[in-house]
Amino acid sequence: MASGWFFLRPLRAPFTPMALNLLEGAPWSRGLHAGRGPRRLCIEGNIAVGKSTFVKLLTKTYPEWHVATEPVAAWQNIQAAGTQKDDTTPRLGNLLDMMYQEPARWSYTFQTYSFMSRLKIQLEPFPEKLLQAEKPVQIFERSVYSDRYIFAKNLFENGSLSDIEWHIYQDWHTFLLREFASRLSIHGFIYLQASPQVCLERLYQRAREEEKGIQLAYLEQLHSQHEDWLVYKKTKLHFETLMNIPVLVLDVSDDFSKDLAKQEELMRKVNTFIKNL
Ligand code: UDP
Ligand code: DCM
Ligand code: MG
Repeated sequence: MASGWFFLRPLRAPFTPMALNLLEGAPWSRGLHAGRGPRRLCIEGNIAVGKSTFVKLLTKTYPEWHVATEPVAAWQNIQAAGTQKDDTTPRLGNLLDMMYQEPARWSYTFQTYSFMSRLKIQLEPFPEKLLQAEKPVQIFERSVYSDRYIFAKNLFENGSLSDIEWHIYQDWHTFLLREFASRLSIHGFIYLQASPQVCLERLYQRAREEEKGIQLAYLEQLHSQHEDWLVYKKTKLHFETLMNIPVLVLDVSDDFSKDLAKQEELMRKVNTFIKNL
């Protein structure tokens, strides 16, 4: 085939993200992907490494893609159940803050809620713009897999989840993911990698109130969990399909938020990765 699905013509300087939006040619199947339906990818990485910033860049470069950001705002403001959410809906609390204030008390609750909110997002019907798209791509900021194999696992290992909580978590996580397997397929992971020190600097820069107490040691734990799962493949996984999902590792140690050349390089790598899925 003369051109890949994401065939790119050489870019003229200065780089504009839209210049990458030259998706042409070739059929919609080369690798693991069965050839129909959207390619679904998850962006993984440590706290404050730059996932949301990266996702914004993807949105700007590929406006036709569908992007689902992490629902952090919902975790910061748990509201009472009801069909209509408005200013009068009772606010029950900031679960993100509660977890960081009292990890042993609230980690299990937080992990059930973050998982449920993410599951709902991943199960949503494909939006109209994806159904219309010739080469549909869906991007998720983190996944039901990092919830378990990064965060819940780490919270168990550092003592914030008890044996019983971790057992119950794994039981329903395995059960639900197997039940919904056909609707949760993921075709690739993009792992944004940087040292815990860089993440800490970005975390301070973002200055999310709830995260003020996070220490370097915690980011080091999470860094190791990412490396074990996505780089060294040492983490014991419980879903066979998960073991064969391709991983693109992108080094984002250098600030890419304003560096157009770096952005172009990152988008090129994503492009090549996706066209081969
Ligand atoms: N950031 C940065 N340079 C980068 C990537 C991110 O300065 O190359 C900043 C970004 O502006 C934000 C903080 O780092 O203030 C955390 O980024 P983001 O919220 O995207 O991280 P996430 O937690 O989503 O991975
Ligand atoms: N978080 C968590 N457990 C999860 C998912 C997220 O503790 N399963 C926390 C880590 C961050 C915040 O939620 O404090 C959002 O992550 P980020 O800043 O990396 O987007
Ligand atoms: Mg984010």
